[in-house]
Amino acid sequence: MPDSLPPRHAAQPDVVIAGAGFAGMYLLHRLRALGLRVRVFEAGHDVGGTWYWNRYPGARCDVESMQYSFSFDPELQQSWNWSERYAAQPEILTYAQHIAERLDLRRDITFNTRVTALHFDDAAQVWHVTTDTGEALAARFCVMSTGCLSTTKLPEIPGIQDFAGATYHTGQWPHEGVDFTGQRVGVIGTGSSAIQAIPVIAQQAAHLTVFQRTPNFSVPAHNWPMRPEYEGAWKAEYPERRARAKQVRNGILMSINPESAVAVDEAARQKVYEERWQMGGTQFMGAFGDLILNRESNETAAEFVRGKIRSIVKDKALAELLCPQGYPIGTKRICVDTGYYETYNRGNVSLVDLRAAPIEAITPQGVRTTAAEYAFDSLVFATGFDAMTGTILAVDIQGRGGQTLRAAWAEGPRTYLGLMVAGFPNLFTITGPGSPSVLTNMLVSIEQHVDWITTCLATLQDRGAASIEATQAAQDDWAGQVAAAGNRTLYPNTASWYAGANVPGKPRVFMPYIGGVPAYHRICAEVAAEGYRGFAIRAMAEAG
Ligand code: N01
Repeated sequence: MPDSLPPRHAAQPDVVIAGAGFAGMYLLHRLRALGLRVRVFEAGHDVGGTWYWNRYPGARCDVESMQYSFSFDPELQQSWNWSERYAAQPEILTYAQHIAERLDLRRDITFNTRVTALHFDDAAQVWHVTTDTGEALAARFCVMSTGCLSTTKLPEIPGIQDFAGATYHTGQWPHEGVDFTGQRVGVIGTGSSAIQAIPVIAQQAAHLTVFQRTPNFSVPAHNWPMRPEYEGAWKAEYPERRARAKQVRNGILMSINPESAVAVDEAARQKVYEERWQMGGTQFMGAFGDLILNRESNETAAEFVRGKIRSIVKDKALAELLCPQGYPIGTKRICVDTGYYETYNRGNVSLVDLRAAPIEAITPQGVRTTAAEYAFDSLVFATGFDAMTGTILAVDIQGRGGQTLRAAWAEGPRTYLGLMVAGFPNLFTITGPGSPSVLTNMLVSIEQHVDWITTCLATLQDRGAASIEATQAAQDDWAGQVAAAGNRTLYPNTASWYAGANVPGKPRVFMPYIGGVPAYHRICAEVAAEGYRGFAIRAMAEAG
């Protein structure tokens, strides 16, 4: 890890940031400019967050590179050259590392260190911070920039510790890579990670067996090496295009056809879907304006994708098993693949339908379902994450009066704007539950949260204020708005990680705010302009 200057860690920083992914990195940069002393703690041994951990074969972003990049540094966005339409994980990690060097960030980041506890001291109005390396310090402000998909989740399968071969989780992939050549490999799960990894693993493995519980909808990426004219057009208009992207509900500049899918005839509908399919990527869901609102419209898109699966996968029975049924397309995160369905035409790939025969146990040799036993050399768990709240709640967070965040969120996360929680002064979350976060281009949402928090802290500095805290009334109102926005769509009824359904015992609450980037940015800006409406700001003199 190159370090240009020796660390100059403040004994008592003004701000502690947990996590040095894109959010923590940008926040560090902004807060330094305010003259604040900042300490960042990062569990990994370098920057990059998601792109540091998720090194599984085929890992790639499904937002186009020209958009999945920072906009705050005009020179950076002109000088950085992406090699593909959709960048692969190593390139995005290199980009993160480049930013760390360019902005000389690493000297304020303590790597290989997790924040384990945050306890608020009412009298002194500071947070006492503890790390897993035994450091203890105090800071006025803390920011959880720990990512939405950071705490990996293993399946609850008896015998999981007994497997004698090698096991991997896609979200904690070995840095040295894995060579599956000649191996019998089992993959459990068919979410985005699996759908990217399976085609690559299949090319190496002697035999690959995929254990599928719920088929997912996937659309092709149609990735291509970066085209100079495409890159040039973006760079020539970056400020305008970035601004236009913020006018789109998911923060990604793409055309969303405002028509209803059921307002046009079958031939016109098929033509639109085919065009979208050929474009590649998540813009498939923009084919019509009501796909996430109207079940009948949604079903036309779902059936189009099923038709594609049936046309690609030669074995008819296998194609049917791969066709998602019973939930609306897009309400589980749509997957973007390169050759996923085609992979099932290979002779060395087989699919096990866990709906027909569930897994009973993992054995020393492999996997036993109610119907058969399968022997493996390696097992890959592509079983996802304790999303949005898992990593925050893994920290022992105690706010005013010693109340724990775990208790405050016992019935699901409640926040004001996804930025703060009532009872937890001076503690911010970036892209937290209750914000658009995972439903958007994460870099757009990260930049907006970091900018908002930076302006907020600058305002507190100017006023000589000691603390800011969401009021209970504002938080309750916002929780209502988050739920109401979700309930206007088809999302909340699907068993997805958006709603906590993948973690046993986790409250079933649709966590992100689905009101869209334009509305959300406007609300946040208004709240700040109105003197931080819904927040209580306390002066220094009131402290203690
Ligand atoms: O995880 P997932 P992921 N037995 O939770 C299955 C982002 N991402 O890592 O649906 C058998 O989606 C589970 O089955 P089921 C993206 O936001 C982005 O793939 O619960 N199976 C499911 O199939 C994404 O949504 C990118 O029935 C079990 C799978 O494991 C998010 O990360 C790439 C099981 C988990 O799928 C998470 O994706 C990758 C069990 N006991 C990820 N337990 C891009 O940008 C779980 N499963 C492209």
